[in-house]
Amino acid sequence: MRIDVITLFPDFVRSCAAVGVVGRAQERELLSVTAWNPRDFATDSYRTVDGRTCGGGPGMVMLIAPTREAIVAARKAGSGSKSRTIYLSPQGSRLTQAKVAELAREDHLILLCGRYEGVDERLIAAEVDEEISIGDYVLSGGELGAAVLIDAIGRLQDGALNDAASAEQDSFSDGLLDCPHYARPMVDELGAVPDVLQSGNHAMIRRWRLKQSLGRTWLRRPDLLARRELGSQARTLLEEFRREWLAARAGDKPEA
Ligand code: 4FV
Repeated sequence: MRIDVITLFPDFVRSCAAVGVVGRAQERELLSVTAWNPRDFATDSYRTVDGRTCGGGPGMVMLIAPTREAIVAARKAGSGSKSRTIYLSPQGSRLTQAKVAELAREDHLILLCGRYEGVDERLIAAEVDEEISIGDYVLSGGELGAAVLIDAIGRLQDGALNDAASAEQDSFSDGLLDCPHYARPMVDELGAVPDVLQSGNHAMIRRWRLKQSLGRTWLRRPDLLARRELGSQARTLLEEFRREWLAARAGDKPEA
């Protein structure tokens, strides 16, 4: 997969994509991340990339010409593979794991990062296929959104994760929050690792993990549960979790 990023801060984006799983995915040539700076396409001696916002008021806006030249250059560099251009902005659709999985199947993505008040609307209308937001808050630039997208997509590239299974067990991969995770020591002053995880009984371990995922989703993100149909086993496990949680809260001894 090829990802081109249009940004006034190319070093920031390159450094984010050079570490960890994404950095390794690049080394394994599963993914390439290239940054293009509109300033390199500005034609005036000051290499201007922004202008006053029309209609007055505070703030500057990224100019059409240098930004568009950078997008066109990135498209050309993609040597004809169909590209999808995404503008990171608070006006976009909220990023979800489902959207990440969809984008991870693309050949060529171009990520447009705004700065100042954003990018001239005419350029968005002409060159952007989709606007995506990483959350309902305002950042000083789209680069962090691009870095989030690159990381979430990069780790889903086949061969990026040493153990592909871990992507399947991700939070949200099945629309639920993840179960708790533990490592040695089995007993610590902070407590012991749950017995079932030391049992070696993989069916019971899978059951416990699903029960914990369902329970934590019910407690912390009931909106996610409302979005999905639970199978009979899941309903039984959630009922069991709820009963035990309510009992524990009422101070009753947990059932044997
Ligand atoms: C943002 C977000 C975001 C808005 C103006 C950049 C800033 C500035 N991007 N999800 N939330 N962008 O706040 O993606 O140009």
